[in-house]
Amino acid sequence: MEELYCQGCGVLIQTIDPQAPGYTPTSSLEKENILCKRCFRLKHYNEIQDVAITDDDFLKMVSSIRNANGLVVHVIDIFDVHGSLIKSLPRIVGNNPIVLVGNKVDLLPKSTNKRKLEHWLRASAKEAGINVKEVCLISSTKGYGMKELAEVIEEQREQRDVYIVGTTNVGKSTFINRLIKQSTGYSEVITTSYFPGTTLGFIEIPLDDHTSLIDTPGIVNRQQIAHYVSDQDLKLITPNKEIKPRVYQLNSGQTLYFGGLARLDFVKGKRTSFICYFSNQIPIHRTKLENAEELYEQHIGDLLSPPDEKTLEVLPELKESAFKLTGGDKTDVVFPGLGWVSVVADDITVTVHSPKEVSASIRKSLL
Ligand SMILES: Nc1nc2c(ncn2[C@@H]2O[C@H](COP(=O)(O)OP(=O)(O)OP(=O)(O)O)[C@@H](O)[C@H]2O)c(=O)[nH]1
Ligand SMILES: [Mg+2]
Repeated sequence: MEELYCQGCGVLIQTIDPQAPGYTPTSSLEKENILCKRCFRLKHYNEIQDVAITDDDFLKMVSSIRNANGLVVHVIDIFDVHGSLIKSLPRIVGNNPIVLVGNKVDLLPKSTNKRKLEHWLRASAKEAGINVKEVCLISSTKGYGMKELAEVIEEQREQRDVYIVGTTNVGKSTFINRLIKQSTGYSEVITTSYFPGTTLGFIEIPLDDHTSLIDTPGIVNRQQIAHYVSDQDLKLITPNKEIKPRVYQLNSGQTLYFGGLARLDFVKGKRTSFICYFSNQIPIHRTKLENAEELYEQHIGDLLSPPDEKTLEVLPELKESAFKLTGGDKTDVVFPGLGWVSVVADDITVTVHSPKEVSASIRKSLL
């Protein structure tokens, strides 16, 4: 059989084993656009079938870009910079030039200063050892910034191929779909979903007679919380519209719970305001620090949810770390993939609790 690839996820098509990746019934081979069974079920029933492709397989695939000559567009999720900026990118893509794209800006408050945010991103990339040609902010679902980015790509690619690279779920395929829609009118050509690991192989979209735009599978970062929650909870914790910051005036000795997935204790300092950026669907509970443990033990999974029952079976235990915030700058305490809390670092001490594999960190304020 001639080698055929799924148009939705890039996997090699086969007609033998219905449980293995790339299966499609022989009768579907006649169709012009071939979809594998997994993409078909994702598209029509929003249901995911796990595949036996390892994190390492994906990394190897993407690392082949090292031997290619093209422009690398590194897409990150602006809501989870920590979990989606690939620090080892220069090793993966070799000497190819990199354009950094912060996707999902539609989630940030409208008042966000985009210029400043671009500077912030460039500095973060530099700190991580990634040299970028340009930084762009976009929303692949709403279309913001797409025209500017298309121009940047056209200029930077110098008639070469373009590789779209990033961790799982940052919106690489959604972005390419938007480009395809803009230039051909066809919508939803590539399969996208809120599950990590949707794209399974390279998908080439011709740009002209000689060059292509290439979608790639997401690099898996096991420190992303998406790997430790149920499908239902993943839906809840992933914001799908503009985040409404929630502000709490706290005295020391008070605790905030973010559902039951993370917790921040205000241990020491003057009365301060804590601005919380989380999916609007994650409830935030304020309690006294002295009651916090007991509340957790009695109400994890009900009052403090998510986690739901399924998540509780797989969620790593919460790990504690303390931060002393000084210097007076606006600082974010980041719970990767969940959100962050912004506070003025006016000699305060906080203790944070987050799932063990997903450690909290601090950074200079994003907003
Ligand atoms: N709010 C928002 N959501 C987005 C945006 N772009 C993508 N998404 C959502 O993010 C999720 C992942 O999108 P995909 O395009 O499948 O991501 P991917 O990077 O191709 O993921 P893999 O193929 O798993 O590596 C989907 O639920 C998208 O709807 C955006 O600009 N804004
Ligand atoms: Mg994809």
